[in-house]
Amino acid sequence: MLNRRNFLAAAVGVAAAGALTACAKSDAGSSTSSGGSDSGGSGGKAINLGFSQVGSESGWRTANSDSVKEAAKEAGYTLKFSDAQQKQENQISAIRSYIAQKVDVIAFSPVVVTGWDAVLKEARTAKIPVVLTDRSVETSDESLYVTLVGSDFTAEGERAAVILEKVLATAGHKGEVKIAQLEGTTGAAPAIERAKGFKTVMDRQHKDDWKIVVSQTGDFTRAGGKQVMAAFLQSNPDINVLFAHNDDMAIGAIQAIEAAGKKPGKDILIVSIDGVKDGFVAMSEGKINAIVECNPLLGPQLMDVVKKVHAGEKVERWIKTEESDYTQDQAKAALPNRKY
Ligand code: GZL
Repeated sequence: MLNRRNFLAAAVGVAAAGALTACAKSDAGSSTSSGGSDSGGSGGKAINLGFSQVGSESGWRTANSDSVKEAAKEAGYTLKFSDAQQKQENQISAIRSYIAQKVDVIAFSPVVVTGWDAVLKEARTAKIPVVLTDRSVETSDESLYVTLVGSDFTAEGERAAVILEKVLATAGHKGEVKIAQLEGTTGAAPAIERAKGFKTVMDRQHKDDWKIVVSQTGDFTRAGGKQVMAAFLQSNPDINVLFAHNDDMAIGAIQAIEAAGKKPGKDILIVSIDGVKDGFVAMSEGKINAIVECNPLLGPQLMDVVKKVHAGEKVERWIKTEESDYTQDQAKAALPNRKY
């Protein structure tokens, strides 16, 4: 396991939660769960947290949502949670509804990096602090959010290229490396930054022998990965490596590769990012060659930050998560201990 040293936020266990009152479903894609006795430091009243989630597009996202909900319950916060089904307009309207409800803190994972200044200015005017989780935004006004709790996606792209070197050596690969890239959601921070990180290492160390022959978004979904990989194999039958920005697209691509009569993990070497359980299963079956971990279990760190922000304490501008990288020989041993 290649350990990647990153900051780990000073994780202070949040106070034990009280009982959770029943969830009240207000409309499709959103829910409210009320906190218990612990006020999260606001003297009796439970912290009211509004959270807008990207959607439910991948195994990573499901694990991330579960982590946020469980940690909010543990912390005794009142959590208003909405699923935007990967639509920015749904996230913007959810944030506006949290502003109207006068929540104490707003947290969200921005589906894409641009188009947030207006609604974040409305939150600032309402004096509601905003915490980014998972993905970042592009803004000229740094005061529009307090901190980002999430991974370094550029580093993940670099790690993917570095571990591909190891995969090629282990496979005894000779000759040109013709790479197909399945990109994440167009305009999303992980898609932009993973591609950038991978290309940086490729340009620096493999200018002459690696080439990305085709690259397209599969929108982080299994269906997208399968559909786009099938098209790749039609247009570029000599592809011998797949770099997938997440496991779900890699798993979809595996179906397309097998349908084309080729062996994933052998005829086409596969490097992916996330580290969800199904990714590890595919790796243990020899169909994925290496996985760069991207940790979705951000809930406890997020609740710790929310408590500090609500109490007016200073927090780091970027709170990174600890992540590792895995090659095929480690998959079987690691699988039973995977937490997502
Ligand atoms: C990364 C996260 C990405 C995952 C995908 O932090 O934003 O979105 O890599 C998920 O699986 O859909």
